[in-house]
Amino acid sequence: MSESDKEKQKIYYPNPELATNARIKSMDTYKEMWKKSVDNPREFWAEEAKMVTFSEPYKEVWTGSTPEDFVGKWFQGGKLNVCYNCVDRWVEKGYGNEKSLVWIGEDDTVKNYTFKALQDEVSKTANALKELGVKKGDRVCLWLPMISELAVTMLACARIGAIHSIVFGGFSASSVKDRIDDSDCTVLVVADEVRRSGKARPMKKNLEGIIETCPSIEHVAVVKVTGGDVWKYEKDVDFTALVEKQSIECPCEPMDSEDVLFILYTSGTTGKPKGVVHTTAGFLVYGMSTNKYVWDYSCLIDLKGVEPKDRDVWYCTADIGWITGHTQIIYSPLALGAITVMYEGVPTWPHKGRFWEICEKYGVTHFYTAPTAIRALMRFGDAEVNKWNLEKLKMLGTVGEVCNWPEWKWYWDVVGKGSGGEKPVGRPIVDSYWQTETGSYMMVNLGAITPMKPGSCTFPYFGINPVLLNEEGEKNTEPMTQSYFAYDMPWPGLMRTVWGDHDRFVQTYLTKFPGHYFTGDYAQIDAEGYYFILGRSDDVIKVSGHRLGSAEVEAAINSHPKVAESAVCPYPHSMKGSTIFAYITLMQGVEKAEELKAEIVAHVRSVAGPTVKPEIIMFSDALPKTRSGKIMRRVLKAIATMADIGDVMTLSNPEVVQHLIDERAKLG
Ligand code: 6R9
Repeated sequence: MSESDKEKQKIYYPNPELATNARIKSMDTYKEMWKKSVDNPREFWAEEAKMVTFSEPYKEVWTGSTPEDFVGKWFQGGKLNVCYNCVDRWVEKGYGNEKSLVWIGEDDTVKNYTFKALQDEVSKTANALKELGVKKGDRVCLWLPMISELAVTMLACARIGAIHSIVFGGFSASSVKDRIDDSDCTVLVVADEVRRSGKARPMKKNLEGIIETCPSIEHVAVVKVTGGDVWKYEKDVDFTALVEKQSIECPCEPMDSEDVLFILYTSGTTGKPKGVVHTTAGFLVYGMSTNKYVWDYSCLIDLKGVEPKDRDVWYCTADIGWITGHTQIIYSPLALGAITVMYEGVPTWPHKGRFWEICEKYGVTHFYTAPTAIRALMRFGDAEVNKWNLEKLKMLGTVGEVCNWPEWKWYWDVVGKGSGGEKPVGRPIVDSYWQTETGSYMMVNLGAITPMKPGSCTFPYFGINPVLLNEEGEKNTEPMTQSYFAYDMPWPGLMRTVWGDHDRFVQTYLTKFPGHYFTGDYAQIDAEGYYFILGRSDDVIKVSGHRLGSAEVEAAINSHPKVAESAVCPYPHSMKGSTIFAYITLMQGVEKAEELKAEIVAHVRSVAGPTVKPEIIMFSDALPKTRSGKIMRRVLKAIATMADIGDVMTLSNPEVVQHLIDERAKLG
């Protein structure tokens, strides 16, 4: 075994002082609590729900009848408001002058919101939404960069019971349109322009020609970022001015536990994106519980012996357009009364140590990012990290894809300053495995106590019972065997439905293995019970941690007039984890010219957004199809990576395979 292999297979330990003051102090306690939580979930979740302020108590923790019932209701009969729990209650308890959200602009502007300041700003924004006619239950689409108004507006929606549907700022205007149409949003909140690496980029203008075709939209509320002249339609409203003139009085709407809090669209295996629906009480309880026990930071729920002003500082680098931003920047930390840092810009501007600078300047104690960001930053060398004083850091974390050995090791050594030796000890790296659908962490180490294995998301969170299944749905008990990854009982943070299509929810997640929620991932377990995620079993592609569906990327490629058909698959990439490998069949008579590839890439970016870029394009005369006409993606994946293609007997056109292999070889 090489030195590096030996190091990779060691167990790594969190700094022992973390356990001393932790909420859960030992693995024995974790195991005992976990066992109880799955044997008696109602009792466990009732205890956790005590952290939430209900204006009317709930009657039943969970209404399901059998353990496999994934559609039961949580905290049935209760009334509460999520914004109240995140903001107002801290003001009422006398913490109005304590820090809540710290927003940092890419030009170093800082907005240090106290809970009171946040309450005022959210109330004004909520009143502005009301003036635009938004009522409880209405859908509001937010397409915004990482400006403070994004955080404030989502809380404002929660305050008045409106359902937000946030679309990632890096997606295109036509993806915004699809999402608006699917859930009939009445208001779209957008920025005039985006600041990005010191330059202004258009945002609102990109909607021209598209917003006219969204019949449900009554107002386009424009937030001022650069002050660019973007006024065009009667529906346009100067939202910044409208908010400014509002009163700071706005009551929180009492919501039922199971009322919808938000919709977040995510890529699926086929067809259009799915509107993942999260509800009020379950999502809040689950997010708070996971964050409290996993990160163990001091916060107003439990100050752990510190003064409110000396609370830990939480910094999650995700974009709020993804689930990580929803749960881990806004809702869970604020509801726990934590200090949460939100940064507007990219990690590499104005310099390559921007994240580390933020950690030093704002005294970050808990830093949470994605493996793709770690890979990008490690390329710049250790000096960019070593320039900054990172002593305040207590815990590090990752999310979104497997944290592989090279980046894990760099994170441990260079950022965490962990030790080597037989029993390495250092700042823990929390490997959190979860999904848009699951609301918060599913498999995750409790930072202060769980011994780590690089690349493993370790063990289940409380109330979560993972199972590994084979094709027939039988449990795989053999260690290190690739299996389908599923859960055999529900938890409060699970999505409740797909917006407008409950059947799709049941079909996608609950049907392949009846009685289980199926994640769509492959996983395996080792002899000591550590879980390892092995990637997607379906056509979801994670590029730089961003979740994309093959179907959407293909639709964007196919909309180019010279393209007849296409199929995409993931292709390994050293920085991005995966990139998009695209097979394209051109219209008859169109020449397979190199220039056309660049033209198609530019087209895809304009249709689907700048984050969606086919990295490698291969023109092919045909695509391998089954007799029923389905593209055989397994074969395309194998050809892209020049792996063994396996059995192709079931293809209707097996001759195309050799042609593709030859073309692939030419690409090098
Ligand atoms: C939170 C988030 C979900 C998919 C998931 C899996 C992959 C997420 C991971 C991970 C390995 C981890 N994934 N966390 N794979 N280790 N720690 O990323 O949600 O965008 O919905 O993606 O991401 O494949 O199924 P989402």
